[in-house]
Amino acid sequence: MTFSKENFKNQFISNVRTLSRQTVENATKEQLYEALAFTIRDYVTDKWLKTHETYDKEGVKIVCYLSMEFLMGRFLGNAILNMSIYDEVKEVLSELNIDYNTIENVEKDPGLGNGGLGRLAACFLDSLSTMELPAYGCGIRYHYGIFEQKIENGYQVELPDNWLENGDIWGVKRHEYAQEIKFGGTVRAVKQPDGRYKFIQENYESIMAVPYDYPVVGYDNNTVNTLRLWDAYAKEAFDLQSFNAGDYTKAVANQNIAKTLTEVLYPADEHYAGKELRLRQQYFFVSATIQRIVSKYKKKFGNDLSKFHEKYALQLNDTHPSIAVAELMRVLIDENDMEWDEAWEITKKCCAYTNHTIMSEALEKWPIELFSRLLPRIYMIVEEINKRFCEMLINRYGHDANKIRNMAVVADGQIRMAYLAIVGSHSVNGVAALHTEILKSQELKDFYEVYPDRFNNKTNGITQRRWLGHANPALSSLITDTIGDGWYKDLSELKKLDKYAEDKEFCKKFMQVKSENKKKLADYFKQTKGIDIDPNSIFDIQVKRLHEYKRQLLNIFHVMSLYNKLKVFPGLDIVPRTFIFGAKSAAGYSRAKLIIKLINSVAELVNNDESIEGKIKVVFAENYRVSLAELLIPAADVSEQISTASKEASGTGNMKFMLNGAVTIGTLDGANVEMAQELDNEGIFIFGMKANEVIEEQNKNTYNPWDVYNFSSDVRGVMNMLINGTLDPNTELFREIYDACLNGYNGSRADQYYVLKDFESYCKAQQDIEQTYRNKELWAKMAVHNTACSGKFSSDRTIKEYADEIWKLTPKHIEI
Ligand code: 26W
Repeated sequence: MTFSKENFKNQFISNVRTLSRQTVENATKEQLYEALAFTIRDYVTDKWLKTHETYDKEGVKIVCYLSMEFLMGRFLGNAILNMSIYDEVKEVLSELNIDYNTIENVEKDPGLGNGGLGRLAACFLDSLSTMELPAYGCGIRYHYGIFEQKIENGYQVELPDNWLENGDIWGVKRHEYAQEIKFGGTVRAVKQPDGRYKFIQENYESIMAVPYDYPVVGYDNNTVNTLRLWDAYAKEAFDLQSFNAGDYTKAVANQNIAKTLTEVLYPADEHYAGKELRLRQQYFFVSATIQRIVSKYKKKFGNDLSKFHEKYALQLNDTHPSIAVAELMRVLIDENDMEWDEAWEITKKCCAYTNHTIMSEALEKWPIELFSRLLPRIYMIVEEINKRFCEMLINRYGHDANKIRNMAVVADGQIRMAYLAIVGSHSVNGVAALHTEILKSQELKDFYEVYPDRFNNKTNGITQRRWLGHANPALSSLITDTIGDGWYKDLSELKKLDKYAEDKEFCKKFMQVKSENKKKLADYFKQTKGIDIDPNSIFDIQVKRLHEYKRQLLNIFHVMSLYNKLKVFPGLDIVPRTFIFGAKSAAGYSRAKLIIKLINSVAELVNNDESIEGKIKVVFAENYRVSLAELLIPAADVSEQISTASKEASGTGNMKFMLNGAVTIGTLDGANVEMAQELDNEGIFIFGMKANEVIEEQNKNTYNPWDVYNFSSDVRGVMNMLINGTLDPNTELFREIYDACLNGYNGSRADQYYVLKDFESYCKAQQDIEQTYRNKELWAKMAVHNTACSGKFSSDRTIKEYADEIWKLTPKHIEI
């Protein structure tokens, strides 16, 4: 079915009629959305079928991107954009008196991820399809995604995110590919006639994994890959569904038990909690994926699995799916009679592991007691992997007990999932050059010494289709009018814009687009929060998960000090600024929640103090998510990327802002380092300690924040404001923040993220920004320069590196 406006229009009208028994004129926007989504889905389906038919027929190698999170954002707009039918769809709708944007806004964001790691997975899928690389995203179909955030009285309140409430138009249930997943029970070793042992799991509990497939549409090609999300069903209920006899009430009761498995995404970001249900989730989707691909391989290529690694690559998105190493061993050995050594070689060739964080609290370590009870056979395999690994270490280092305890996969009553992933993979990568260097020289130093060839860097990227094409249509058009549309598929084309940074006419248009985007955002805040913000003020935006290392605190302290200055010098000539924050805090992370309250208290004070004449405003954008990011990022003048150096593995928001022509204020952390390089240090404001200084300082442990306090009256002003009643009648409310900064709190060091230590240097960079902004021409030049230099940060570039260097994957063109 090829697309034509005429066909599309007829189909759409007919879908409105059949789906909701309504005429287009009378249908609600929800009904119109549903009809539109169905219509578009039909066009996608042809390509989707053809893609998989081709993969099957030609037996191509496929990468499975294993991830507990996929933060996809809305499907409809992305599908329309990638099929290059945006203008036609919009035209047809307006012929029918329908506003496209209103319809698009009906779709709930599928928020099946926490933050950077989940969104990266989504960008990667977009790039894989656009570059015609055969791929599956493999994950979990959570019924509830990341919670919806409400701010009440300045505090974060979490509400359930029932994204499936209005149906699941994009998901196709594939009952026929269901897999049985076994938990618990015991393992019996049975001696075979040939003397080998066969391991049989008994008395286990079964859960059925049933996949739902979602289309991932490539840009301007015929490739539609699949995001396969597994949902859980009770075995009995499943049998009932398959028309086998069964006990109905028991089936329904067990159904509820199964449902809890995929009920909800764990909302903790960078904090490992050791919950049994999470381990169940991990094994559930990993086992389902591996069982399915092994059986598919056998169907296509026969029962000999010795070349399995030539057809499948498994990328482990952090340690969350690292149990794949042991599960693949189990399937090869127990279910396919392979010898250990051969299975181990194949497993290593298949698996590759990406590390996304050096924060030690994020490292997953499962207690042996829990792990072995839930996964008895997998535990035996992990023990064997550990035993052989330790033997190798002894061979190499002799009996250096410390070394071995430090590196063992199983030690101190725990299974260390990162080490399992490293030992069982042929590739270990960090997500920015600096991050990879820190892994090699600090966190994973011992492993780098043993396996130097496994370590490599893959600097993160973002898809320009969503983050420029879809999020910023006005800038997209301006760019396309100026340098053509090649950038959609090759972001390095943007380099051609650099010469227009000198072109006054172009710069003017560029800043006009920015100004329109700022107005749109101001309207949104007016409508949703009833707050007036000035589109002529500097829009200074920090949006990301709330975490102490990301230092939202540094940002709000700067606002507080500006406010204090304005109180003393009411006539102070500063460029008006709107400080915009957006951040979800993990529900159990009380410090982070208190920082949200602080930001809102400062907003309350600053926004309502007429004496400062609206020179500064603070806005907390509620419920930050992909669709809101698409509104916020194109409207930013200043992008805040101010993590404590060495702590942010890469960052990807930083890249989205740069692409959209915002100027970054940032530390030399994560991918900021590479951004500064690409920019030749122009149009980026770097401040603060360097990564090596932070690491040195942490080791020396001589820093005393009271020295900063005594030295700087600005810092004193801000600190005192926390506890003197200016922000809240309860002077104890923010005491914890005060103490954490100056005295240390609950055993952690005073100012452990160096907020006060970097404060002066940050304020100085903010002043530089203000001075630069006053020079409109210079600012425009910098903004254009940012967009022009962002080509490296396309996820297409990242994915090409993964495909060439790790997966050995080649594109397959889909002919229709
Ligand atoms: C076990 C709980 C848990 C949950 C999520 C631990 C760790 C995570 C993730 C690693 C958190 C995350 O999203 N990390 C971010 O990954 C991005 C993509 O690589 C990077 O750009 C960010 O710097 C990194 O913080």
